[in-house]
Amino acid sequence: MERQFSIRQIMDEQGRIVEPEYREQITEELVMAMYRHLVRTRTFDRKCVSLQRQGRIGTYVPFEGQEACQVGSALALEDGDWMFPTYRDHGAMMTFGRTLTQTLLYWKGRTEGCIPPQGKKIVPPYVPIATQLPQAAGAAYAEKRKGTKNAVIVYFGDGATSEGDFHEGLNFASVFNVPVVFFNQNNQYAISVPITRQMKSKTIAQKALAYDIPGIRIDGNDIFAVYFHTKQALERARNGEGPTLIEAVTWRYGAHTTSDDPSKYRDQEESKRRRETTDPIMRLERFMQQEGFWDENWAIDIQEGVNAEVEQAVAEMERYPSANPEDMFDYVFAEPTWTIAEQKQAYMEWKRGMEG
Ligand SMILES: Cc1ncc(C[n+]2csc(CCOP(=O)(O)OP(=O)(O)O)c2C)c(N)n1
Ligand SMILES: [Mg+2]
Repeated sequence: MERQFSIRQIMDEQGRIVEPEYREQITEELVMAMYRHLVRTRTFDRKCVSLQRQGRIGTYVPFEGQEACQVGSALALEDGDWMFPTYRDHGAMMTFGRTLTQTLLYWKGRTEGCIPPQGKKIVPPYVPIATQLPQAAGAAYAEKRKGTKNAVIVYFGDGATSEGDFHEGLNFASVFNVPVVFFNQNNQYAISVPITRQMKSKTIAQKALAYDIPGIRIDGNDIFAVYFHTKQALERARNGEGPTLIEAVTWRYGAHTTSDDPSKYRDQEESKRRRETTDPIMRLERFMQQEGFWDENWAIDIQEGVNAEVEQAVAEMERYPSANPEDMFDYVFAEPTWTIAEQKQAYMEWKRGMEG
C-alpha cells in the first residue's frame, strides 16, 4: 500500500523540479504570489502566538510548518468555490479572502470573526472533529443539483479519519458523485496521539479505495505538489467526475494549541530537524534562487509589507472590546432552542450575582 500510495513531489527538498512536465506552468507570477502568501501566513501565525502569550487574544491554534498545504490548496480555488476549514486552517482562509482582522477577531472570541467575507463561501472554522465532512459533501451535492461549476474543498486532520463522519462524508460524496475535494493535512499527530496509534493502515490516501474514488498522497511541504494536485482534483470535480481524497503529509513545528506542551509527548529535536530540511518556505526560496528570480531586496520588501499589514490588523482588532460571553447563546440558531434559552438565563443570573 505504501508503494501504491507513495508520496508525490513536484519539487524536492533542494528546490529542484522532479516532474518536468509541470515546469512550464510554474510562472514567475505564480511563484511570487505563493511566496508572499507563505510569508504572510507565517508572520501572522507567529504574531498570534505572541499576542496570546500577552493575553491580547484567547487560545490560539498555530499552523507553522503547514503553510504550503494551506496556501497551495487555497490558491488552487476559484472565487465561487466553497471552503470548509478547521480551527487550524486560518492560513487557507486568509489566502482565499478572509481578512487578517477578521481572523484575529475570531481568536479574540468575537462573533464578527465568524462572518464569511463578502462574496466568498468560507464557512466558519469547525472545532468538533470531522463534522465538516458530511456538510461539505452536502454543499457539493447542492452545487451539483443547481448545475453550477462550483466545487468544494474541505480540510481535516489525520485524527479526523478515526471519526464516523469521515466515512459518512466520503461515502455520500462517492455515491452521489459530488464535486468535493477532501483535503487531509496529515501532520502525524492528533494532539498527543501519533498516527501509528490512530490507525493500522499505512496511509490515509488508501482509504479512498473503499469508496472507489481517487486517493493521492503528496508531499505537503512542496507547494507545487499541493497546488497542482489540488487544482487537478478541483477540475475533476467541476467536470462531473466526482470527489478526490488528497493526503498531504506534513508536520506542525509547534504546539497543538497555545494550551499544549508538545515536549510532553514528542522529541523536540524532530521539529528542529524538519525545519532545517523540509521547511516549505525554505524550499521555495531554494527553487527561486536556482531559477534566477530570487531577489533579496524584493524579499525584504515582501516581509516589510506583510509586517505592516499584520500590525494594522492587530490595531484594528484591538479597537474592538473583548468578547461578550452572552453572544455565544445568540448565534447558534436563528431562534434559540429552550435548552439554549435556559442556559443563557442561568448565565445572566450568575453574572448579576457576580456584579451585585
Ligand atoms: C468530536 C471531537 N472529539 C474530540 C475533540 C478534541 N480534539 C480537539 S483537536 C483534536 C485532535 C485532532 O487531530 P487532527 O484531526 O489530526 O487535527 P490537527 O489538530 O492535528 O490539525 C481532538 C481530539 C474535538 N474537538 N471534537
Ligand atoms: Mg493531526
